[in-house]
Amino acid sequence: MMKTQVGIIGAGPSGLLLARLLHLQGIESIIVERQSKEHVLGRIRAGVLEQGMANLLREAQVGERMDKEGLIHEGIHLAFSDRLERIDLAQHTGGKTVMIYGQTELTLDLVEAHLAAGGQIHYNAPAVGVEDYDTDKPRIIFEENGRQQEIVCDFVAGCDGYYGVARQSVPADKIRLFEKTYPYGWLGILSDVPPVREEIIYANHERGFALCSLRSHTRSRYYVQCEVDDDVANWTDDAFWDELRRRLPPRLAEEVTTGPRLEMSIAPLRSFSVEPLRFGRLFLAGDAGHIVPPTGAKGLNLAASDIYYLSRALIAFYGENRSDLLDRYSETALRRVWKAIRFSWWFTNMMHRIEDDPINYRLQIAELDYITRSEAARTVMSENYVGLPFEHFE
Ligand code: RFL
Ligand code: PHB
Repeated sequence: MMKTQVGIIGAGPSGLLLARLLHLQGIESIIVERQSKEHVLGRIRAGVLEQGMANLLREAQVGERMDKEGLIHEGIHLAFSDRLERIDLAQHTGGKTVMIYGQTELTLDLVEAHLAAGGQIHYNAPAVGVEDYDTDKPRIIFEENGRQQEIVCDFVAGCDGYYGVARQSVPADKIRLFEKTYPYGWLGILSDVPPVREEIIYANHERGFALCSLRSHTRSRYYVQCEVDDDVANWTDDAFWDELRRRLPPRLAEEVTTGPRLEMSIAPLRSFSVEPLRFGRLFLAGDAGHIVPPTGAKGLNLAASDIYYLSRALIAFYGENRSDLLDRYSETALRRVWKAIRFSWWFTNMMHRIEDDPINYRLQIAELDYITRSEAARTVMSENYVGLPFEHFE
């Protein structure tokens, strides 16, 4: 039996960031992670950080490499009807920007900092359940080296993603689920070629959505909309590059540099949330509590805003003996989550092709044209894209 103050399930960005922020305030934690360290550090996922998240990483003292290697972006592009239009994010938000820095890199920075500070992460140690979360001594039950173990703690943070066990430890009549799946997925490629543009391009095309993104000046990340049940095995590198170029305005397509894949994968698109995010002394954060489709790049940033609220609430509990922030965690976090679910849903619907729906396509083009011409619409787009502010507490 092990003991700690905060037991954390999952060593993804949510769990690691929480552990770091707590550690800096002298609060101890233990993380259990189902996968191996290599597996977690090999995952290719998000790449766009809002300013609020970048600031939180600096606060967690893991911002150094991000500030050196990350790229600050002041705008994004929308491509449609052979047009390429820039949205100046900074101009419409009083100077706010986003940071291009891969989740893969950020996870590595968090792991290294946490281990260097003596933090405990148990890899290959899947949690199988959370017990007694309605008491003041909740327990995480997990497996390690073929043996069942437990951690007795003051609080449990379920940071174990969409497929985690924390959420499933709560009886069905105590938790409400909201879920919508989209009838398409994203096929993504990572390749060591210079990006076609230094800024991100979201493209609406009659053949389907395409996205031109990047990790650095020499590493590109591109996506094309695919069928939900498509398989990476169906795609050669050449087939991917051809399909991508077909979906971009011709002059832009000519400038795409192609190369072999470092990675190729398919992600399903889903909107999902639970209510509440708190059950006694069990708290859900990040993908364990909600999922957004990747259009808009909000998933990772929502994990950060949850951890912002949860870390402050736990620090207020231990430091000032206050539990009001813990009581308000679910409501506060969900207020921001639902706005991001709404933005991601709206942006997704505006950009993706639906089979045999010519009216939908024309509505999308009208809306894109409106956004690029209306100052008010560009402002709405920009303030959501750079990220809505975190709420502050007295
Ligand atoms: P994570 O990163 O999924 O981490 C959860 C961790 O919990 C572990 N785990 C368990 N550990 C112990 N016991 C158990 N029973 C466990 N069950 C699970 C898992 O192994 C994992 O290490 O969630 P977290 O920390 O909340 O972070 C959220 C972000 O990772 C996520 O929102 C984004 O990556 C979403 N996302 C994207 N977001 C973007 O903004 N832009 C993107 O381009 C983008 N691409 C993606 C994505 C998510 C993907 N998933 C979830 C499959 C692409 C993919 C493929
Ligand atoms: C990415 O670079 O992986 C990326 C960028 C923007 C998105 C989603 C993913 O909206």
